[in-house]
Amino acid sequence: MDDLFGDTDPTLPERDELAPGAVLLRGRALAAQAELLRAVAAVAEAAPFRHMVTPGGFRMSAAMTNCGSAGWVTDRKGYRYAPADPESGRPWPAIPAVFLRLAADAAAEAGYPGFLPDACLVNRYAPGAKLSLHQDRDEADYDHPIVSVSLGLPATFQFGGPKRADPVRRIRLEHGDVVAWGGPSRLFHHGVLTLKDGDHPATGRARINLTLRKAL
Ligand code: MD6
Ligand code: FE
Repeated sequence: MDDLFGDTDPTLPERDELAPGAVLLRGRALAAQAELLRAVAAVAEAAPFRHMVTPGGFRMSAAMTNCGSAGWVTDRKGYRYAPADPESGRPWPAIPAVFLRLAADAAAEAGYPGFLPDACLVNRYAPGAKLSLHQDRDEADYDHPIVSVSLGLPATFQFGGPKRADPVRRIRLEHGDVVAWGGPSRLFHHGVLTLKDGDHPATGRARINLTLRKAL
């Protein structure tokens, strides 16, 4: 029943090394998909999705919220981790246990035992939304990996290199895919191409991405 909406291509490997230290585990989140989506809804009830503004003044096309003891935020003052939701002044909701379990298990399978995240950024893409090429470098210690969980509509992930101008590889991320990413490629540039229109049985016209981090 929980695998009802599995979109994993059975001809592709279950495990794919995208770069040194970056491991794609296809379909790894499918077994927990219903619980994960209920938890996303509970987080969004406490801390609603919003479109943040970049330091340069651009409204981000992906809607975002957070859970954990810190949440990633951007505004005219810059990018940072904040202990409270700037919209409400309240602490971010706690990271749901189902997120923590999946993150720790996937990280261990990818070669990162003992991963205990303290922050989770939740991105929601409607058709037409994208995420420009970036590095994740607001965390205190790059020795920890990041675990990313994709749900709903498929996306094309761009995976580059240490320099912004490095060539990018395009990887399709499907509903239920998990990437555990650290080590030598932890600071590689990456982004998400403009989401194509579609209607997914689990999420409707949306893609949800969770990125679990050790931020503090
Ligand atoms: C996304 N993901 O898939 C955006 N960052 O919607 C990220 O930006 C990301 O997947 C760091 C590590 C893994 C990621
Ligand atoms: Fe990122």
